[in-house]
Amino acid sequence: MGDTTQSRKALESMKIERVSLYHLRMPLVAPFETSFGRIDTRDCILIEIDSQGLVGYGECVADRDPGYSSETSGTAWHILHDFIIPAILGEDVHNADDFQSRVAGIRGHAMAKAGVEMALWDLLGKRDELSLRDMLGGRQNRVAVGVSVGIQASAPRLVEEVGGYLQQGYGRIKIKIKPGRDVTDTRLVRGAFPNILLQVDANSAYTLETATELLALDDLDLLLIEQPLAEDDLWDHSRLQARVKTPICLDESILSLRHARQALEMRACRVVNIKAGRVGGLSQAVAIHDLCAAEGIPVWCGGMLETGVGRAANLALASLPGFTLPGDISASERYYLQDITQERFTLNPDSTITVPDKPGLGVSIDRAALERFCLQRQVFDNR
Ligand code: SMG
Ligand code: MG
Repeated sequence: MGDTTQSRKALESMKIERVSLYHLRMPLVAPFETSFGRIDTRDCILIEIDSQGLVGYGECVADRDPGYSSETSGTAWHILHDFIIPAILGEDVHNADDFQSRVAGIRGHAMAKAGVEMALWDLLGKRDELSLRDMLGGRQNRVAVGVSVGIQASAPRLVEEVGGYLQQGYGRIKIKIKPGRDVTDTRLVRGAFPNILLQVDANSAYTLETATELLALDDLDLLLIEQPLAEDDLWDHSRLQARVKTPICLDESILSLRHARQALEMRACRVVNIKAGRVGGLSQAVAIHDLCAAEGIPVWCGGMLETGVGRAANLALASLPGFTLPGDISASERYYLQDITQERFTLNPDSTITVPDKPGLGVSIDRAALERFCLQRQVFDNR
């Protein structure tokens, strides 16, 4: 009986009647500094899709500047406007796979595609009254989370900042590093907090040669060293991994299922950071999760300073069984004083966040907040 209902629903149409784009700029509660720069506001594009009386939302995580990735809010707007929206407007899009085949001819632009795919999942879930967690195959009601701490004015200041987050209840700390702010900072944090789960993220700031600096991190009992080398450098990551016992985790380098397979075959990493935006959608994120699970490689859910919309999707994704390490999914108050969702996510005392269980993403939009942060809006109508 359940199966019949499922297959009937899989064939139901989902006509894309209207797509609205909102370019948002959200003030952060505190500046966030990484090896590639410092931001005090966060850009994203909110995608709203109307279909047969339902409205779905997705978040495109490309930022204003091409620091983390080559995509920006500007390139994403262009690709959405000129290519992705024309490929779906007025069409019956059945599900994520159908969407992916419609945009397969658009090379790259993973974040732009992922934002639309998220909105489609939200619509599907609302139509079928299923939460995103259940649609993706998630199991847990709460997921283990940590906090990503940016580069601070000094190493002692970093220790204070980390201490503050530990006091709030975060059970895993990630610190951002860059040349000149790596081993000393990490040693000081490890010395102050000998037993915490600790990891570092270099955001591609080293080469194989300059990464010799990082060899000293190997004695600090870190969970992992995230993305030390360039995005397009799987090979040198494999050479570095052979020299350190600490697992290397790849973030920027894994842009597809194929990259993930090749990274594992090359032993370029022992852990994978999964972000739906970076890999072109939740469906691709799940495929990478499945591959890593089959290969016994732990994964965790990365973060892109999402609004409540993207945060809800990350929580659903992180509830899949292979996500065995805490995610970069912190409480809403760590990022935004005012979010664009009515719901605010809070940290449970056991360093988890509860996964939404309402249909779709399980969040609703605060229209006043949306208006307040909106720099530009455009509506594409097919009705
Ligand atoms: O969402 O808590 C978060 C941020 C996590 O450090 C984080 N993300 O390289 O993993 C990463 C960075 C990318 C975003 S930098 C703006
Ligand atoms: Mg990273």
